[in-house]
Amino acid sequence: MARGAYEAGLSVACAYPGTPSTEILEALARFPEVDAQWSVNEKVAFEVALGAAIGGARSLFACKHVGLNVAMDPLMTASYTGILAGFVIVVCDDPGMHSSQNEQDTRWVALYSKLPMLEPASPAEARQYVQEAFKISERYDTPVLLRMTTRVSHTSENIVLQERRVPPRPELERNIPKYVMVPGNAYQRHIFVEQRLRQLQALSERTRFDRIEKGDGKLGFITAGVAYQYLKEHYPDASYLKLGMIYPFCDDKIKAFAKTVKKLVVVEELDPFLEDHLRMLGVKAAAKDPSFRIGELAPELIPAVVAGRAKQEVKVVKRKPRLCAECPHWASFAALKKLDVYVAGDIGCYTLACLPPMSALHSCLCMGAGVTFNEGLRKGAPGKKIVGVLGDSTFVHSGITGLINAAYNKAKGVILILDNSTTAMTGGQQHPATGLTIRNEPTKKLILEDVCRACGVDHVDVVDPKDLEAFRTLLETRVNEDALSVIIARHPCKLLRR
Ligand SMILES: Cc1ncc(C[n+]2csc(CCOP(=O)(O)OP(=O)(O)O)c2C)c(N)n1
Ligand code: SF4
Repeated sequence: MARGAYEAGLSVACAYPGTPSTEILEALARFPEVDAQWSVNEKVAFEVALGAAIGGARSLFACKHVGLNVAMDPLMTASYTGILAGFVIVVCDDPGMHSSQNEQDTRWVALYSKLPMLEPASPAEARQYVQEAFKISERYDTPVLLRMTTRVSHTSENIVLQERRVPPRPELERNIPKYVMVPGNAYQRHIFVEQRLRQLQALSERTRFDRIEKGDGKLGFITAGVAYQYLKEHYPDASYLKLGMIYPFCDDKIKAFAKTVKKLVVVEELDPFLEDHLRMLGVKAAAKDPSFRIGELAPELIPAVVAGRAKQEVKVVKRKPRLCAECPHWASFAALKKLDVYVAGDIGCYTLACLPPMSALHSCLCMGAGVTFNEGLRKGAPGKKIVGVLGDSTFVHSGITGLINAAYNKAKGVILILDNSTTAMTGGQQHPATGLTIRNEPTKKLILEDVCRACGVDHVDVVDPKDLEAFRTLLETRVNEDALSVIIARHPCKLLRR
């Protein structure tokens, strides 16, 4: 994906890390010609990259599926403004939730935002599709969604490299009706969006990224992404309509293909996105049992999927995830457990403290909720001892606004920031409080204690959690006070040097 974007003349790339999308920006940061950044969160990343595209530079934003939720506000209106230079949104879904708090099928976002979506089924296609995505973006004045899933993101293939070609930069234009989305202008742009959708429908009918493979005519599949690869292993002689352009739907192509096969089966991971559309079109096709809407498809599941049988859960002994042996989070949670407090948790390595034997983290919803849940839970359960816990990267991502809210609305309690000087959960990326950029260059460093004081917190303390006695005493003191406090538990992640 990164290579393809680079070859297409990509100039600006922004992201916040998230499995399985993180490596795209890490790879792009190796190209000196690309202005690559870790942004503080996905909304910010989206807006900086879109701004660059509206300014005239081919730009890319990458995130995991839940990251796109954070960027949904700018995304929905970016569909109206359109772009000047090409703008590509890469979103990586995680079927099976290998490293995610939920299992979303981002194909619906294309439908909802009326944006075109491409879905590569291999690394070679990822490279090819992203190049085409820039062209579609500029030709149709639209952001383009590129959807990947874990098994396509985390796989490898030999590809032939091409030269980088940078198209001439268009001049920044002052086009108020197009870029100022006040109601009157937005109404006109919505008319444009509907017209564009019809043009994209026509493109979908003729795009070379949908492939028809003629088989013996007995069995035919409509499929896309990694499901196509799995099917080919089991049914090499069948007919295929392999979709590369997921949205808008290519209705004529689907209907024509359906007529060429005796039995038609739609095979897709997660939601019945294609299945429902085929039903709406009146195209008769077999589809998977609803039990397969949960979790990944896998090569060995394909015969049951095609036969319409229900999913048989296979009992396997799973290796449980665990904090590293010398992780500083152990010390923090040992102290929390001793105090027997309800821990409003968040997302990071420390979420693993919910598992036995620790079992010391009691809620985890989304990034930033460690702070806001502290406030909300206290309203719901007055008098209970509650501590909000989140990591340094998560605090910068979306904890700061919650902390301002808590101070402004006179909330009380302790917010514990586990500052291990990295974004450990996703493999150790930099963020503003590490003082280093994506290329490990020194930059302005965000001082967390100054930020917390500026938010209006009553007490801000910095302590090393491995200094067990001092940490435990401080925690106990703050928990028993009627104040809003932040304790920054600072100790580097053990894997940082590696
Ligand atoms: C909206 C969203 N974006 C990205 C992620 C992926 N992710 C999970 S936790 C996390 C940050 C972890 O860093 P930190 O809070 O510092 O905790 P650590 O893992 O270092 O202990 C990220 C980027 C996510 N789950 N949700
Ligand atoms: S990677 Fe770092 S923060 Fe995560 S469990 Fe290991 S030591 Fe702890």
